[in-house]
Amino acid sequence: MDKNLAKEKFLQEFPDLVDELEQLVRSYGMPEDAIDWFKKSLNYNTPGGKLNRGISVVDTYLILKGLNHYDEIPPLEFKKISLLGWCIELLQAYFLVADDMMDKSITRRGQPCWYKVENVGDIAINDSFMLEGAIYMLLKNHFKKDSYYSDLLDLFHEITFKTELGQLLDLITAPEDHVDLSKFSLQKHSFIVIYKTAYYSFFLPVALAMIVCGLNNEKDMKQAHDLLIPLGEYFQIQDDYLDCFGKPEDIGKIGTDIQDNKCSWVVNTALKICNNEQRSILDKNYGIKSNENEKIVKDLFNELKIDQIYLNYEQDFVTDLKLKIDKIDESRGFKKQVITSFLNKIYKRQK
Ligand code: DMA
Ligand code: MG
Ligand code: MG
Ligand code: MG
Repeated sequence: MDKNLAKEKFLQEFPDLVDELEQLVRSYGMPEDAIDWFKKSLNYNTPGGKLNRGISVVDTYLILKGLNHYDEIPPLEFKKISLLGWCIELLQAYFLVADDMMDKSITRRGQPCWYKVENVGDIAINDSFMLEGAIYMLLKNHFKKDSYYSDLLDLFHEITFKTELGQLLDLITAPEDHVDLSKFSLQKHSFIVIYKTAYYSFFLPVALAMIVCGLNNEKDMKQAHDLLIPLGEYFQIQDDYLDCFGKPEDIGKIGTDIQDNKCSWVVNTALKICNNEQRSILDKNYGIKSNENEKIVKDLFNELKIDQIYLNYEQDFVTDLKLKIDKIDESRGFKKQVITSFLNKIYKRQK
């Protein structure tokens, strides 16, 4: 199905969800200004991204049901499955509002980060909690009577916890006051990104659709997990690469990883190949809140040809993943196309 059309159909579901949440808080007797604030936060933080995660819930459902087009899904089913997609987008909004405060980022999706918006500031902390809370109010309204309701709740809770663990490790591996690059490694990076990104961005969308389709025995879930977690790791490596080498007008955000002392794929790759002299340049200039130091680090990354290493990594990863996709057992109902469709959404992405 056409990518733009899919996004359009998915986006059309969003206003209903805002209305539903508005009615809910209105029924509590909330004053008008609080209702407006909540709606503004929902609209500002939820729909402006690529929506890959949300759309992948619907796409996976479509593939598992053997359908080709969203219009072939009965309207009520489409509403429910896209609502699950929007629940991931709300989860993402919750993580990003908090992540931007913790990472001291400036822009997101081509606009100021929510906490940077006039009069928002630290209220963004509570707004992030409310974006998460909205997920459970919506799930209750739409899925309470379904036999798999508790499976959905368990999954959201477990994946949220794992993401928060990943964020914890990301943050404490990047202390603001002292830089110690000897604490970094590609192995540590891998652990951080699997937890902070791969679970909620790749495993969760597919696992939700599998639960709704009743295809969630342990074997099926493990098969999906073992392909989606590496795919998510690749996605975060792209994110790390683009933070340094992407254009802000493409990625919609200004990279902060070098100044934030992040244990990113880029610096870990540089650490692996640099000589002693280059290492001391990194030790002196990485993790310092200054554009001059950042520039010296970027120049070194260019000298080390990190971009070429990245292209080689990407090629090797995709070749290997395709071999694994070929080995997928489709006999119980899982489909190779679930993984290839997700891969096609992110392969060689510039944003
Ligand atoms: C993002 O890591 C992870 C979560 C859970 C939001 P990041 O800080 O690299 O993301 P971004 O580059 O989008 O700020
Ligand atoms: Mg960030
Ligand atoms: Mg972060
Ligand atoms: Mg990043």
